[in-house]
Amino acid sequence: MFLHCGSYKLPLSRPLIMGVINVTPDSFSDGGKFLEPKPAIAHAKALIAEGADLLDIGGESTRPGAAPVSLEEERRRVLPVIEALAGGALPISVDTQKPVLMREAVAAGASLVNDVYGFRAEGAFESVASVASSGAAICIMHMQGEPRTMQHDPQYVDVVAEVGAYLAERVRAAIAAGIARERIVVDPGFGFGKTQAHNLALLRGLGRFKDIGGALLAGLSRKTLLGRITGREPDAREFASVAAAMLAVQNGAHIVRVHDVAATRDALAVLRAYEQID
Ligand code: HH2
Repeated sequence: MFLHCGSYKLPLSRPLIMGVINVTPDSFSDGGKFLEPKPAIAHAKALIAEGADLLDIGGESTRPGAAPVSLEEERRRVLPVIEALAGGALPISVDTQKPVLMREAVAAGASLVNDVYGFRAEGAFESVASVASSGAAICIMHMQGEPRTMQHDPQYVDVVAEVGAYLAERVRAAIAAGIARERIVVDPGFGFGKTQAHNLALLRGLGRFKDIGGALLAGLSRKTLLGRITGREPDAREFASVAAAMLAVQNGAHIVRVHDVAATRDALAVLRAYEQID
């Protein structure tokens, strides 16, 4: 099994690590550290050296209550970074909800479009599909509500079933828009309109989402759910994040989206060695 991402073909037989680059002033764990292209590109190169398999470049924070960013500003933040990194050893993903920027990022060399809004904006699927020869992959994430208000009392009857049904419906829509299944990644969206109990139920039930798209991604790194468990601030959640990435992979995730690549790499190497014992 492979994830086809532009001209890249990533094997899903071992867990993949997506390194996070937030080109934002206000991301919840690293806001302001990589706002200019130079430090963002240097950080990307460091994550590549640490063993990332793909990099996710975002120019708009999605933390609860984050202020929306204009198209011009988001473009100014992410396009120079994508242009500098695209065409290298690993695929570059763009984390955006804006169809225009999706198209521009793919034209600049991004080979995966990661949309926390699940491509529900008018023209979002078409915008990826229209970049005809790029063969870009997409990541469809589940979110209840929108970032500004999503943590105001999220409600589900059966969170795993409802998130699964949503992802399945979005995958059908993506395929109908011309995106092949082997280019579709799904993600239950930890922390996006979910209580602590919802997040833990999703982590435990992750295996139910494994075959909905071509690959399954989990993003737990430094999130509040880990802060609630450990009592630690975002930049001190590395150990908890590694533990969560291990659980996600054991429960079926093909890709983990993380800030701490080196630590995650080592932990997953141990898991892999352990699983290969006969
Ligand atoms: N989480 C964040 C952003 N994008 N994309 C996917 N597919 N899955 C996630 O879980 C996910 C995501 C939030 O993390 P981060 O980018 O570090 O923070 P911020 O949104 O504040 O920039």
